[in-house]
Amino acid sequence: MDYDRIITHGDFDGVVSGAICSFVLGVDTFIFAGPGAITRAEVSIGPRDVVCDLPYPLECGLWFDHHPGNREALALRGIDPAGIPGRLDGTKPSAARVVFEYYSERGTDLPARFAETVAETDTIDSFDYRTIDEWLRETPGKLVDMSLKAQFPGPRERTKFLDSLVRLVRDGSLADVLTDATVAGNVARYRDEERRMIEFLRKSIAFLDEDASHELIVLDFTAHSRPPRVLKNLAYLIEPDALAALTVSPLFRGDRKTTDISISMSLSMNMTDKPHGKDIGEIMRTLDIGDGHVGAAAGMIRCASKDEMLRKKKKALADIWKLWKAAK
Ligand SMILES: [Mn+2]
Repeated sequence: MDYDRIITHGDFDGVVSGAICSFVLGVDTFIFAGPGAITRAEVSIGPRDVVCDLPYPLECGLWFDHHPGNREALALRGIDPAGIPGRLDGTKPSAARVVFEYYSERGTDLPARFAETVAETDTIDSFDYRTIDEWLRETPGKLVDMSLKAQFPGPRERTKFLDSLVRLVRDGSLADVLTDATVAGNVARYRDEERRMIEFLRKSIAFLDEDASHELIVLDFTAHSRPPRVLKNLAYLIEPDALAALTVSPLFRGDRKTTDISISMSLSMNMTDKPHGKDIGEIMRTLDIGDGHVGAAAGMIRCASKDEMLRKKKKALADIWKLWKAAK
């Protein structure tokens, strides 16, 4: 079977998955997309396309994924994943691991460098860190991931970079990739942005009055007229002992700020591999505002006015705190 294009997620896991598929299948036309674009069928995908690290589209030639939620979505559509060419394995930390195992098991001759590239992808995609030091340790994969997180002038520049990156990852080790001038330039740019984000977070971090021991970092951006670009995990650099972080952000429709808000919350690295009984997804489901996993989840609250938003936000934060403390 010949394939024409690889449609993959525009993150580190998507790049590595796409790179391995490209190596094996000899396909070098890439389309980068987010999960939403696939669910909304914004990308037309056919039987000669390979899809990685994304929900199953209406149809495709080969599909590789590791998101358990995408299996549930298939079940709702009455589709059995076993009948789809490729592999969905919800137990794997990355889609790159799924692709790597699929072709290794088939006896495909894969270059030795892919083993290390995939091991790094596992750690990065599943955020598998136990301590802040471990998270901060700069490995080649972490640096390549930084190059992706840099801000681009626009979506076209980002796509162009992703397109060159997937080829670099296919053709060399992660250390080789870092010698590329554009990659190195993006890493440097990201470092500057990160420094600014940390300064911004320093001014934004708050805790609820009830939270005397500062367990839950609260970042409330509802007063901002533009959505600030911050990676909330950076807040742990400032509050390394916190157990979780939560952001409240206004929702934007186009360029316009609405009174609707989104809440996203995740556990800190301090909680990895510890028996804590907390389930962030369960908190969102109990409040009936959203969904997610044990370690990270998000929700949305619709509000008709600013007053209602302020009231509902206060109530949601108090409820989240109660559920957080009740779980043992
Ligand atoms: Mn992934």
